[in-house]
Amino acid sequence: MSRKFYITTPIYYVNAHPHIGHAYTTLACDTIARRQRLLGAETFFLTGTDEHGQKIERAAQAAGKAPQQYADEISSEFRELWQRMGISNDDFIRTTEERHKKRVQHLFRVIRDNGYIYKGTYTGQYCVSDELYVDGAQPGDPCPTCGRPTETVREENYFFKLSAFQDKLLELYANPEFIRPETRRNEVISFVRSGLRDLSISRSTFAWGIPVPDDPNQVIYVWLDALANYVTAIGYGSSHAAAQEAFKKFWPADVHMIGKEIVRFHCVYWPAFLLAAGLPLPKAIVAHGWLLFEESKMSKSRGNIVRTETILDVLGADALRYFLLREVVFGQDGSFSFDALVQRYNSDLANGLGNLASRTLTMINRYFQGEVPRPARGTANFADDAIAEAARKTIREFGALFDQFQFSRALEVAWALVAMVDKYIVENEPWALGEKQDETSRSRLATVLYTAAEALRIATALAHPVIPDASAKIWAQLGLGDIKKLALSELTWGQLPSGTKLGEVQPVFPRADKSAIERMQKMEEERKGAPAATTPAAPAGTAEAPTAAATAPANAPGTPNSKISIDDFAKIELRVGQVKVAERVPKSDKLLRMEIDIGSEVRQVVAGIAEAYAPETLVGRKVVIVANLAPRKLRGLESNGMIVAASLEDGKPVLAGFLEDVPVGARLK
Ligand code: ME8
Repeated sequence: MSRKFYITTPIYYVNAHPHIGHAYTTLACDTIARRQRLLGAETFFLTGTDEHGQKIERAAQAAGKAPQQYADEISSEFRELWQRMGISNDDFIRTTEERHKKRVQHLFRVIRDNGYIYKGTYTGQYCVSDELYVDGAQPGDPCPTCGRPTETVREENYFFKLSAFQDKLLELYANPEFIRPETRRNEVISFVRSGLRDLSISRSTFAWGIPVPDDPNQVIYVWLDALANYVTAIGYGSSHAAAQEAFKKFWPADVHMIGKEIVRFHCVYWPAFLLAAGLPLPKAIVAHGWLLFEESKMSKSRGNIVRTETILDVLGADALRYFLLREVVFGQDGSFSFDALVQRYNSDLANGLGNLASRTLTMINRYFQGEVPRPARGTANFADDAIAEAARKTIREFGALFDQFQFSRALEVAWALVAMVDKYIVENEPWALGEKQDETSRSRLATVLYTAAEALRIATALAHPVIPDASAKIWAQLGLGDIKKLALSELTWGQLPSGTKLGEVQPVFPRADKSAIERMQKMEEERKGAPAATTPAAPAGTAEAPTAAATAPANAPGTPNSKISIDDFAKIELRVGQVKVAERVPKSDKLLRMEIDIGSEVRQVVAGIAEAYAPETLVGRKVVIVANLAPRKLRGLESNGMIVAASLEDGKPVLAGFLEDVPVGARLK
């Protein structure tokens, strides 16, 4: 029976369009899955989308769509992008699918019947952005993960007895393979050692989720719902025999690959849920670092994302795959820049592997009529042997590094072989040998070109999981047919048959010039520019009621010489206010009427934020008010001031707030 291998990505939230941060995890998993397939393992590679919870419900509201329609649209963006990138996932799970919902309910029942769920009342702070209960926080405290203000939740919920698993979890972490890298493992150990409190695992104040079995007034906590995808997708909880078989075969997962910000959910909650359900635990949870852009984490809320499509359009998927895995030391944060991408593309792909392929194959065409020559027996010299030895060593080292998730070092090792062969070609001057007709020169030429072609074959085979497209092309040009049939575990020096007829030789990585950088930058700028231009029409916009964000900033493009003096700025009276009353304006989807205490008085303010904020979540919240704006009437109601918000890419307003406590009425200057 063949070995099995099961690998997963996180399932991505559908509140954001995919960007290269999501692509990074997905392509890393894809690369591992491809290598495992070539090594002969029966491989299952899972990805998908996380579609329930308050965050998605609010994002859908802000976009003016029903949550399911909203989720359908963004989920399909992920699927289309993965297809375009040649991601080889075996399934794509959506948490709104029936199969998932039923199986999550089954899991909930099993945990409940095993005695790990009880009913209680939760009072505390919740971060909607991270869908995280923040223990020990006070009203108004920021989320320790993302810094956004937490919201106070007071609900009757179901609780999971997380505290019962503290010792078992610590025993589990004794295995150094379970959480990688070591730094993450240490963080988790100290978090668990500091004490675990029971976890609320249901919500009752919104409906966008999977109903708790036997209590439809509650929905299952989105992280329990989401984490369960790793078992539901392969058949857990199904009554079908085939699904049960698949579950038996593939569970436990070999690798859950995640970004470092969701380590706690995967390394503490998930194993505890599994233990409570009596299920085996995953073998490894591997957390990588963040892709940074302009020095901070690439994320939708920071607005500093780079779209994958831009890179695919200009350089192709292999360039992105190679760059991210080569440039970022896996486990650590890594910066993305278009300059570095193009530089790496040119040096390693166009001038490196691509050039080695084209010069070697072109010379075989020219001097041996397109047939791989036979190396002359007994003429191999020290230089030829050194290449053969280096190739053997590369196969061993590449595999060992790759299997330890050290992609960057593995690629470095493979490309050292490419560089060595390049040097070998230069030193042996096959073009000069090709000009001579004597027997010795001919046989030397045959040996040199065979050696180069065989090293090229080995580098190409190793690189295949990382650059599947280009490597398949080089493989076909070498006359070796379909690279997918390669048995990687048997790869060794000397397997290239002499006499193999080359395929048509074509460049695989055309050199990129400076304009590639400019084109990509322009594409991204245009994308960023587009929504900003339409901001006034967005939900918070001027059409019904302004937030400060909806007004064009003074230095908006198209307004030259638009800097203002400090005196101009001083004319604007910005004050801290506290929402006392908030309610929807009848017959308006967008407007909220609020009474806001600004210290000296309580003002009525009408703002277009109803699609992003439920009125009850605003009461008690501190906000920033433009206090000296002339009053205006909206839907017959006088609005006396304007509330300040950031306007995100999709037009969604995010209210300005403070991390420290600030007194009501304080002036901002
Ligand atoms: O957390 N750099 O979904 P999410 C590197 N639905 N990786 C990044 C990244 C960046 N700048 N930005 C995103 C969720 N990622 C939950 C997961 S799993 C049961 C539920 C990648 O859409 C990285 O893998 O916020 C990170 O963990 C994931 O996307 C977060 O995706």
